[in-house]
Amino acid sequence: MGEQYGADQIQILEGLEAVRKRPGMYIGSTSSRGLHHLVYEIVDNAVDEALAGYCDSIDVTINEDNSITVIDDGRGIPVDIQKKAGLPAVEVVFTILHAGGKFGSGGYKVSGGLHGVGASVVNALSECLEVQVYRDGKIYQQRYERGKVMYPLKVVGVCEPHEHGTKVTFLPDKDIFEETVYDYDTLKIRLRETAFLTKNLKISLRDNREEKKEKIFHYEGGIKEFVTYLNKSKAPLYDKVIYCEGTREGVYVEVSMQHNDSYTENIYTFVNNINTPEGGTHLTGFKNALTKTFNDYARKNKLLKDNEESLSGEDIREGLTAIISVKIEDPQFEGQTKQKLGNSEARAAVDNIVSEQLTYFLEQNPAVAKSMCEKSILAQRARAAARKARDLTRRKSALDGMALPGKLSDCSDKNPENCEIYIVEGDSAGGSAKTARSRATQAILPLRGKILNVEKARMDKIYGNAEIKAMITAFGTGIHDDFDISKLRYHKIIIMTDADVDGAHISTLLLTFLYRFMPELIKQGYVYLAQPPLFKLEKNKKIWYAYSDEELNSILAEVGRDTNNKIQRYKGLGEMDAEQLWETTMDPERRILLRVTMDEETASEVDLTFTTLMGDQVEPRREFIESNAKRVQNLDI
Ligand code: 28G
Repeated sequence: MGEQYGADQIQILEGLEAVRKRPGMYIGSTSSRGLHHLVYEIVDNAVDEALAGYCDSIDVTINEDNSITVIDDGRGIPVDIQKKAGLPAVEVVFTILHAGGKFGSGGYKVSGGLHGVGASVVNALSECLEVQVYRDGKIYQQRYERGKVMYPLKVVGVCEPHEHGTKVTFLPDKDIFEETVYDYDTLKIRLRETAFLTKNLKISLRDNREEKKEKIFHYEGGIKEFVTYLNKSKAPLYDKVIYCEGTREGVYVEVSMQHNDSYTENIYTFVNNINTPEGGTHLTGFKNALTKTFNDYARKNKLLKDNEESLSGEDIREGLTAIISVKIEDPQFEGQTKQKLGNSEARAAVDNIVSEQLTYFLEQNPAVAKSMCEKSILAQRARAAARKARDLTRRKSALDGMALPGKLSDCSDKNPENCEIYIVEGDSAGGSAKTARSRATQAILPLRGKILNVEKARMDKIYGNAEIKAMITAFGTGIHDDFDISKLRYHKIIIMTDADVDGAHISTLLLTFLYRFMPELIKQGYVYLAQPPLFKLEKNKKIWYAYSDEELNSILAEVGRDTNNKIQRYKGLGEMDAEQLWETTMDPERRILLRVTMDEETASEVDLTFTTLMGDQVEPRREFIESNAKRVQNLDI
């Protein structure tokens, strides 16, 4: 990155009109997601400047009108005339598609949003965008509207000779985006992640709308602190976070990891700060190195006896939280969604660096090595027991010809597309639901009592649990290696619980199970939450139902607030008779269903949500619930 490169390195490809015609091609979608991508594209350019070593601080502001301002203290985008285009470089950056140094040839772009297309796309999709460059004692400015230049780049003032940086303000185009209101929490999660991945970079986020808020993310430890953050609601197995860093064959590698006492494996991988949910060569290199290094160490130090079986990778990774971050000049993405790293040099680089540095770490920290080994051996035994339990269930179901659970009242239609299954808490609510349902397409599975918390149980116990077995057989998909989504018997899995704290808790337990064991069901949008009403209002023989306090108030405002109203507050599903349950919660024509979704780009946050809600530690949970009350209520994971 030390190479000099001039303005003519920029490739001029197509006009911004193409972007406005087919915005989805460039930013994925014009939904809320695309709206937020605009911010990431601009911030990523500033992050590149930080990675190049010239920028320490990035400030992001949501302005009152939902426009966004980003300021960095980098060198400032060059303003000299670029030969090829005959325009100032900054104008090229904002008006010519695919502008920016080319990848792989001493180029500039290292980080990058989902599509890595940059500033010109944001400009094309903004009602207006204004850029200011602080450089050489002058402040330069240019304004664009829907990508069109409003005036040539001009000097609008002077600054201190040592001041430098770039400031960009843009207002997303309401003609393009379905949603134009920014969500503070969405930006917060992503910017925090970016700060973790770029150690020493300070990123601030400020909300200047009604509810003023501000956050500063600045992590000297980078991904080391990321692991501490992810493990904050779990009990770490040892104090240290293991950290490996180095460069091989042009691949810069950083890995941090720490075990906790849970049973889940949590590894997040990044390439040039972009999340790679499907992993790839960097992940493979890491797994190889960890398994081999750890077994070698355990044998050499007699933690594993000669006659004992080697530990499997899975056993060693039980309860492991890890971040793998590589920076590479020419990343190749593979797989259906292009989210899987393909470069083979990344595999070798990660494998090498982790093997070497982890060997050293284990030798220096025998107590840590010992506790890791003890946990892995327990995992190995539990896995053997689980295999037995699973084989047993498999064999049993083969014998009864895959008998459906006795408690299930199945629907008669056999086409999964038409079918729904209601998972209902408690037998009495299950009874009403059974009477209320539309037999042809709605199946009812009542669950009794407390649902097992899968965050706190090992496999063998989970497979032995009656409620969980009932769900698995009813869905028809199997789990883990046997999981086959084409065998799903219902295209809507609807969780129906009381509209109170206990109900929310049970919903969360069920979602945790689905998220850990059948994440595809959530990813593909098959999971829903029923929304029973909170209030019933009766007046002059007419009935209204309200699903929130606000709705109750607006109904009251309409019908009048007098003593003749008999407002009833529903405490549970059980207080409704079958007819009421049908009218309010189950009738496809009238009910409200919340589809459960998850944003894979911030998967680490989803995991944290579940472990915080379901884990042992009370303090982080209370903090979380207090600060996310709205999110938890919507269960928008
Ligand atoms: C505030 C919001 C977003 C940026 C820079 C700095 C340079 C740069 C950006 O160059 C490639 C190379 C020259 C045109 C590079 C400055 C070298 C020397 C830069 C940002 C294309 C882009 N001096 N800071 N781009 N150039 N910050 N923040 O976008 O020919 S983008």
